[in-house]
Amino acid sequence: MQLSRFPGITLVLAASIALIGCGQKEEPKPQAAAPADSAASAPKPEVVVKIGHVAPITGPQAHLGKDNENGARLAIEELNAQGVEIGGAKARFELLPEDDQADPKQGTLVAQKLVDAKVNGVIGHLNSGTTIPASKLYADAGIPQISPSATNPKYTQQGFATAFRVMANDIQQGKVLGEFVAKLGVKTVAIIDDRTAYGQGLADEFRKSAEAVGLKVVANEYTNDKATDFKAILTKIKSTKAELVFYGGMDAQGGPMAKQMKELGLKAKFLGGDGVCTPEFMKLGGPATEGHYCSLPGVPLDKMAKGPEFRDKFTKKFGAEIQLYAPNVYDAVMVMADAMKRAGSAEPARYLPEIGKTSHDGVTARIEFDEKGDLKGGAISIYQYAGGQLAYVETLGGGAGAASAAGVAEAVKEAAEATGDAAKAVAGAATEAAKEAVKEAADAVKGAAEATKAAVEKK
Ligand code: ABU
Repeated sequence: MQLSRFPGITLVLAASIALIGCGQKEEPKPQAAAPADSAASAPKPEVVVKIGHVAPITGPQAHLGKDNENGARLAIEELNAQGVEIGGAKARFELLPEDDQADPKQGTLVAQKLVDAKVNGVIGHLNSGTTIPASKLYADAGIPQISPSATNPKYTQQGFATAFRVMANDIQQGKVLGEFVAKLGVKTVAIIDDRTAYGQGLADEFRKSAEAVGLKVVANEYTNDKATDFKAILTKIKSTKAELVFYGGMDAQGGPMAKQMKELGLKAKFLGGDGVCTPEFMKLGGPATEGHYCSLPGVPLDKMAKGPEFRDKFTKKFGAEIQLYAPNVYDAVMVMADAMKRAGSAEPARYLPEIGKTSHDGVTARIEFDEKGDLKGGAISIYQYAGGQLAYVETLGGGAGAASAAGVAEAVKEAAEATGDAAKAVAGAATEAAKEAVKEAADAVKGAAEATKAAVEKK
């Protein structure tokens, strides 16, 4: 029995009709008439909630797209296991995954497919270059969209009530990166970008920030998000003697670029944004990545109260380490589900206003949105590639949200450590006191024995 104008929010009597897969229906099974007293024990109605997810699952960014999709799968599995209720009906979440190949045209094609499937919401896309054009289709259809990773500011500046993102944007990231380079004592920088909405946008913000803090930009070069050979532009940059190369782009290009810098004998430091802050960057660049820097929106997962638990669950379930945005995707799904619960409806028009009122204690941050749909108080952290690991350097920018959650986690850890130390001290003190008491008792026994002996001798 369909009660909604959205087929994706089909309210059904669980025992009579089950919706499965992407809009496929099973025919209702004939059933015996219910006894008169069965109303109280009748199964709860069920609401099927279709969550679209879009990322590049093929091509050079497939490892990132699969990481995102796994984050969504984990969240949906947990929601289904929790037996979430929406408006008194048992919710069954379904993931509708799509591959946009990080290509803007393909991005709009799959977005239209999800609109046609009447999904209840969309998590994605991964790339700014696909998220921005797709966001108009979702906005026109009134479908809420939460991007876990598209950081180009334009996404939320278009004025779409349906657009949200759960991480800091590239105005914040570019500013922090420029200021960080100045702190390194570097005076001259070369800038390369991949001409994507993300790469070019971040490079532009970095350039503004670098110039504002007095750095000299000695070269501006371009590549693309399919390139593998950067020797021509790196040779030009070498002649400028730039002390640092900033790259706006993703790890599939950044890793080989760092490797080729070393092969060409460039002594410059390499710095990039979140697109290169991955294990894949270090895999592709090898030892040449050692000592270089990157940034990530948010604070390190291990400093967040729920971070280590998420990492354990993820690696156990998928047998793979987190690449980049899986925790943000997980949070985005949970934010969407939370808004549906509060609205008592998975109907887009009903739960959309609740997304804006979100205050969700996520794995990556306390998630609250500003009037544009951007994360409030998004922080940016800097990392250094060290021994095949991302070594945390510092967190800059941002405010209350991420920082306070991280602060709480840190404070709890410190308190636990302090409690442990205090307990050890108490135990130590107790041991000392006990030793002293035993010694005193022994002395007393010895004294008594001597007194007894003296008394006997006297007799
Ligand atoms: N945030 C970097 C990668 C995704 C994007 O914005 O294109």
